[in-house]
Amino acid sequence: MKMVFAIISKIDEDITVTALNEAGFFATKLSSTGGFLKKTNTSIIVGTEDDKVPEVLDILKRYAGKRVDEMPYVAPSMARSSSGVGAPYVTVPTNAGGATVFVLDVSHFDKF
Ligand code: 2BA
Repeated sequence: MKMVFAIISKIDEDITVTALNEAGFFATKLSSTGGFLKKTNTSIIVGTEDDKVPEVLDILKRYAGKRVDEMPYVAPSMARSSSGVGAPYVTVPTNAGGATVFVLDVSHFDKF
């Protein structure tokens, strides 16, 4: 048995955990903080059989992997209010997601 421990972006946690559950995996999510940037991220723990690890990694890659998202951007000069609501915007390509994954051997697994 293996334990997959993955640190992902907080924004990807719901879709990733839902996809894991729908594929039949048990998952635990922990709120965590990056030691370097001090930004909140999410750690996901999945315990599974050795031969299912590739499937877990595929799901993590698909739903939490690195990608480029188009994010709305309102130029400060165009913002009519401090929130920018209703202002014209453009989208700019922005790096998003990313998963740091550890796969560990589990010497013993039990549920009491
Ligand atoms: P990533 O390498 O993509 O790491 C994202 C987050 O994953 C990290 O957040 C940390 O929470 C976790 N993580 C990554 N590698 C880890 C490991 N070997 N052991 C335990 N946790 C790990 P942050 O620590 O806030 O780092 C955010 C980003 O800053 C990193 O993105 C990396 O690009 C950069 N970074 C982190 N530590 C660095 C360092 N010592 N020197 C230079 N750049 C660093």
